[in-house]
Amino acid sequence: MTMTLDYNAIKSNIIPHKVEGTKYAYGTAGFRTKAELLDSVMYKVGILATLRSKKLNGATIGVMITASHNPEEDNGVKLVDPRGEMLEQSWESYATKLANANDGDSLAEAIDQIVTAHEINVEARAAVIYAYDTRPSCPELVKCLEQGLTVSGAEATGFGLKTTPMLHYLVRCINSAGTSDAYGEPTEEGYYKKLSEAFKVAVSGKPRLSTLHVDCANGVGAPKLAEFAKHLPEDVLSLKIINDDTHTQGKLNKDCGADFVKTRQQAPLGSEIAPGDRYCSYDGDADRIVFYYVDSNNVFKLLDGDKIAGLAAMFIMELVQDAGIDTLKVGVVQTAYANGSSTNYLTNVLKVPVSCVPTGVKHLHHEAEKYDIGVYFEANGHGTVLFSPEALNTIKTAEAKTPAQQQSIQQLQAVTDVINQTVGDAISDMLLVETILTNREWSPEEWDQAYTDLPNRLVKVVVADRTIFKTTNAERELVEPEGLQEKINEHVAKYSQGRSFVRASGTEDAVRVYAEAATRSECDELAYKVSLLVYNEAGGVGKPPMMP
Ligand code: NG1
Ligand code: ZN
Repeated sequence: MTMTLDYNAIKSNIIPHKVEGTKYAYGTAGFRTKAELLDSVMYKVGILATLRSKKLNGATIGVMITASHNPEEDNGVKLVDPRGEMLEQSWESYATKLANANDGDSLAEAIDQIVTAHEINVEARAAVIYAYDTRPSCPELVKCLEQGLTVSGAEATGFGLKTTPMLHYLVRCINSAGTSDAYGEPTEEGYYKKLSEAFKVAVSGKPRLSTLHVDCANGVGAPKLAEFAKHLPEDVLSLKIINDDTHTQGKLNKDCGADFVKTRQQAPLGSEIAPGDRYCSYDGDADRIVFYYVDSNNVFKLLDGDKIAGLAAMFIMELVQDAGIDTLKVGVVQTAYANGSSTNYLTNVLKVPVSCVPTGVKHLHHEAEKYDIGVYFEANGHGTVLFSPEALNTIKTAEAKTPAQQQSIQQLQAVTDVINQTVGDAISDMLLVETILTNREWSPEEWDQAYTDLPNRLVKVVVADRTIFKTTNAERELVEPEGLQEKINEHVAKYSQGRSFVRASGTEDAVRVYAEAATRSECDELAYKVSLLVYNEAGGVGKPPMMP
């Protein structure tokens, strides 16, 4: 097979844009739009993955076809770097450039620019693996991707239907195989084995919890969780899967899944939740998870990404202490969307350092890498825990002075294997939460007692041009439009425990307004006032916002 870039083949096989004039952008979550507009993009992404691999001396690059929690008619694609992390940010603009090249010559020119800028040896080997979720549009898009991989000469391996975090796991395993930090066996089976074995150790000797109900959003999480469950006997983990219909058209993410539950603050369609039940919801590609229950008065209670971060930080800090290795420093990373009560709990109760970074997993991930043990979660349930290589080594080589210390060390070790350290992972995060609840013998109510969320609201305002919104201070303050932040501050000052910020969405054509305050009515009023301000002062389009 030829390894070099065959420009003629690349040019003559180009898949043209279906709709002339479409502008594509590689955003926070890769390319994401209506599936029918993505065939040409897939072809280019195949070529880009090849170039990225060549640049990194043949390290394996991953490509995942999914649109996560978006509606079924959408699709998307993103690249995974060799350690299983998101594509390096500086390459996002290349992705955008390639995607928008709509004829052979401009495509070849865009490729040349990358090759020159990075002194890429076009003769070098390239290896790419890819996978996709249950969306009906995937098979067609996979073909377009394969075409791009073929013309650019990659050694390509299709892994079929996978959750997003499984693909990240596979990339890391392949690239670390045979090294001192080999991550695991690069197969789906290897993933199940690693997580299930670690979970068994992490909960050993403790009574099993009641059944956990899992809403899989009618997405890829459903078949994969069912497969995973075969690796754990019922007396270790009892699961009941709901919303597992991946075949009926229109059901994916429809009135169910993590995003629905988080934004609507209600249980998904298909659940029969009653006091005493423990539920969680995945999103469509199983990289997000939120938990919930109803209290004795049948009031719905959400345990979101902030609650998971608090639980994980608390547990890991205690384990590190009990294991006698509290030289390891734990930190938590959040975004401005974290509930103020959670930040307060982490800072003042757990006394753990907290950093706030801009929205998007890549920002959280990089900040978390600065700690020995970095816990990061978005409020929407996407997150994980990162252990630095030194921390892993300290845990591995720790010598216990007492049997109790020995047990804590062993448990910490198991926890590092339960956690998918490449990216947020609903199955893995679910096991982490179950590990902690099992060890504490806690119900969701007991977990929820750590702190009470401040009432909050997230509103979308459509404006003529959202790019005029420029922020600073991890997106918590506006620099432009000039003067708007001062006006927001004036409103915020009128509400007890009020907080509000405004930023342009990275995935939708809208501006997001977040507000929280001491009471529901104050919060709603603040959200309304700030939304109206944005609408009036920054080119609102359509109907003005209304008081909820
Ligand atoms: P945008 O559209 O930039 O707010 C949303 C989520 C992010 C992240 C990305 C990627 C909120 C408020 N925003 O980003 O947290 O998950 O999508 O999917 O939840
Ligand atoms: Zn997702």
